[in-house]
Amino acid sequence: MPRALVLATGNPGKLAELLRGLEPLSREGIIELLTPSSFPSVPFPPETGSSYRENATAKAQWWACRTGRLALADDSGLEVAWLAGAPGVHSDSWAGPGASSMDKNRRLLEALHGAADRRAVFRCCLALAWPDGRLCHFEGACEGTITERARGRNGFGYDPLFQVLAPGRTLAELDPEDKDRLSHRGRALGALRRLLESEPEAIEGTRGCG
Ligand code: ITT
Repeated sequence: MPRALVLATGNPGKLAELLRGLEPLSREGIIELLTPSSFPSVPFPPETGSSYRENATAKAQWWACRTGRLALADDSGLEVAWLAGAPGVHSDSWAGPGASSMDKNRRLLEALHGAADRRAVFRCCLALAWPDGRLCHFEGACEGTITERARGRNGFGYDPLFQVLAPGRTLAELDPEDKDRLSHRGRALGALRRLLESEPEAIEGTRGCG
């Protein structure tokens, strides 16, 4: 019987990427993927941490405790050099409560109006939490620049404004598979996948991660 894993996110864009990234493990029978919609009585947790790792840990532990299953949470953000690393861990909320992706992107373009330096990095921390309290983390980063205008229709969030260094295209201009290969989340998922493919027993928490 594969071990059930709850993908603990309320962000549909992230959820799609987590499902894509872990589908090979599900196909190999290592895990069974569940989403929050299987647990309608579990509310989403507040986010109060001051680092990606702290927030990812809190979200994963919240879902592991309340569902009794293994839970994977993602905390991520965009760090912009000209803004001294902002919005960073506040990437979701910095344009105010209820702001849409379009509002957030507009605010980012305004903040960078006339900026001499448009370098930025996306960071992702994944936390895997067991109901018995065991925990491990996987991290990924993706370097790029913030464009002068939105380009592309794929992905979500800041993707239309984030141009990846190597292909010179925004994440929203890439096919999903190419975003997965290059992105902060894709890299963190790659580390998790490699661990579980090489040591499937790590899912039981006995070895291989800490
Ligand atoms: P959960 O906490 O429920 O997972 P969230 O959207 O609140 O969803 P975060 O607190 O980690 O997640 O917020 C990170 C924000 O950073 C997210 O809402 C996006 O605006 C942005 N972001 C993160 N990863 C991104 C990506 O791959 N592409 C574009 N924007 C991204």
